[in-house]
Order: sequence, then C-alpha cells, then structure tokens
Amino acid sequence: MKQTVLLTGCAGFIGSNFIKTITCRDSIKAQYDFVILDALTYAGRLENIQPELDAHKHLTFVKGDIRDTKLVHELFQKYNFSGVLNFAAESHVDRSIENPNIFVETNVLGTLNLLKESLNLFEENPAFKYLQVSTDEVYGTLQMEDPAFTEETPISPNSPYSASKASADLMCRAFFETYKMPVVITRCSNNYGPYQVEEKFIPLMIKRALANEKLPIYGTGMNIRDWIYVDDHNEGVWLAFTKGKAGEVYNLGGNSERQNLDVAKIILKHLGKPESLLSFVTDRKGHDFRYAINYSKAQKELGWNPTVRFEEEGLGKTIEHFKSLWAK
Ligand code: NAD
Ligand code: TDX
Repeated sequence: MKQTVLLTGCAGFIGSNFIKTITCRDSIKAQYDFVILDALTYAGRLENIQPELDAHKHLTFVKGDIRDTKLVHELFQKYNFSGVLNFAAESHVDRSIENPNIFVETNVLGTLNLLKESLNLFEENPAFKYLQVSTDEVYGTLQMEDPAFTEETPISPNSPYSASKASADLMCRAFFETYKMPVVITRCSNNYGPYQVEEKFIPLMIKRALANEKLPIYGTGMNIRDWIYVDDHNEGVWLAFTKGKAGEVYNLGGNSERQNLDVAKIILKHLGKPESLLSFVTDRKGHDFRYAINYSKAQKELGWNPTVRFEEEGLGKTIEHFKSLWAK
C-alpha cells in the first residue's frame, strides 16, 4: 500500500529542488504520496514547484503554517502520515540578527508543533518516521587549524538563526529520548543551486554581477563556507529518512571549502565581469569564520557521498540558471 508523507517548506530553495529530483522519481512515485505544507513566506515561491504539481497526482499542495496548531492537527488526522520531513524554516542569518522572534516562532515552536502531532501518529504506527533538516551552523564556528565538525562536536550556535535551529534539534532529540519516537536529524553545510532566494551569497553575487552592480563582501572576504550542490544534499536527506537509524544525527557536506572572496571572483570570471565590482562592506555581526563538515558517518552508514564538483559543474549550472532568469 502507498504511504503518505508530509513535506514542509518545499516551495523554498532546498525543498523545491527535493520535489523536482526526489519525489518525482518513478520508484518513489510508486510507493509514496506527498502532501506539501508551506506558508509561502517571502522565501516560498509556488511557481518553483507548479510544473511538478500540475504533472503529478501523487503531490498535493496545502498553503499553511507549521505554527498553526489547528491546521496541522487536521492535516495529520486527514492523511495519517507515515512520515514527516521538515524543511520549513526561517533560513537567513542576516534577518535573524535584525529580528530573532520569527526564528524562534517558526524554527522552534513550528517544529515542536510537528513533533507533537507526529507523536500521536507514532503511537498508532510504530513504523512512523520524522526527519529534521538541520544545519552545520548549530556547531558554531571553526578556526583554520580546527578539525571539521563531526556529529559529536558540541552544539555551540552563535547567531539567532543557528540558536533556533539548535533548539529545534534538541527538541527532536528530546522526543527520541523521552518517547522513543524515531527522529533522524541531518546537518548540512551551505547549499547552492537553482531556485535559491537571492538574499543568499551565491545568487546575490550572480544577480549583482549581471546588473553590473557592486558585490557586497562582508569584512575581509576570508570567511570560509563548505559549499554543497542542493541535489547532493537532498539525496542525503532522503537516504537518512529511508535508511537512517532512529535517534541519530548525520552530517552532510560538500567537500568544497572556499573563501567567500574566491567564490565571488569565480562568479565574476564566469560572467566576464571585472573584479572592480567587488566591494568590501561592514562585516556581519558575530560572523562565523569557518564551517567544515566531516561526513564519514553518512558515507559509512547511508552510502552517501557528494557528487557535484563546485567550480567544474555546480557553480556553472547555477550561474546559467540565474542568467536565464536575470540576464537582460
Ligand atoms: P528557504 O528560506 O529558501 O525556504 C524556506 C521555506 O519554508 C519557504 O518555502 C517558506 O515559505 C517555508 N516556511 C517558512 N516559514 C514557514 C512556516 N512557519 N510554515 C510553513 N512554511 C514555512 O530555505 P532553504 O534554504 O530551502 O532551507 C530549507 C531548510 O534547510 C531549512 O530548515 C534550513 O535551516 C535548512 N538548511 C539550509 C541550508 C542552506 O544552505 N540553505 C543548509 C543547511 C540546512
Ligand atoms: O551579501 C553578502 N555578503 C557576504 O559576504 C551575504 C548575503 C553573505 N556574505 C557572506 C556571509 C557568509 O560568510 O557569505 C557567506 C554566506 O552567507 P549566506 O549566504 O548568508 O549563508 P550563511 O550565513 O553561511 O548560512 C547559510 O548556510 C547554512 C544558509 O543561509 C543557512 O540557512 C544554512 O543553514
């Protein structure tokens, strides 16, 4: 019999790519129906997934908020989900510095709402599973000489965004420890790819360069992020959901640590634009210096590996996607 799984936040960047690359696969379509719950905030764009919604009967879209206890309760009652993958979140660090409240409301209380409803279903169906899409930022920051984050690295978030994601992770852990509810957490590094909202570094740099506008580089531009192509992340999320062990955390990384300044320069070169467009601006408050991920557990236990090379493949595909939207 087909299972029905709830996907939240899948009109956003990572989730919309998940809809395109994972849920529409024949093997997955044969086994699963998906209900997509998204509040369509500034980051959620229904047009990202409209072609898939039009083409596939096993996908149902519901506009709604994960904080809405009544709506979420009714959805869980109606569909009797066999699992939940929670992508929904406020995701932008700069916004969290300006207004942390919505980050606690959506990322912490919204997650708690989903966990509570999930617990009701788990009590009726021991095969029920919950996956929380989390981030490497919960581990805090690294210096150059530090080893990469492992799943044992203590949680030490620095921004209101990462503190809210860490709080959600801890609530997930509590539901496993207290109620034995099968919760799996993935913690991934910086995603890039098509459909990313243009407030994020890579699409912003592309957009500014295409318009011959200044590219704002925070501080010295020496900060390091580990970049992962969004499809690699989504493969890992699905493997963790289907094969991951209850109560476990799986780190997912791209094996592509780069300084921000270098990334901006590669984008300019790809687009044939001058480096004089680079503009060093006031640094982000509390700017984490470096993220790096040790994903050997996901390699061993899930058989997962990142496959898309950053400069040679992923960045070019991403630039071409945005060029088709924005180039005049
Ligand atoms: P995004 O901001 O592009 O999309 C978030 C989506 O969630 C949007 O569709 C939005 O409408 C929806 N949403 C927001 N609040 C909601 C609410 N209260 N109820 C229902 N839907 C709501 O984010 P993204 O970059 O696609 O990130 C998806 C998930 O992956 C997040 O949990 C994020 O923390 C995590 N993550 C992101 C990255 C990254 O590099 N972007 C890396 C690791 C983990
Ligand atoms: O204009 C900019 N200039 C700049 O130098 C912006 C928007 C960013 N930056 C820097 C800050 C970071 O060092 O670029 C780097 C990447 O910034 P963001 O795209 O804002 O990503 P980051 O803060 O690293 O967080 C991202 O990765 C982890 C996602 O937004 C999170 O949702 C995810 O959890």
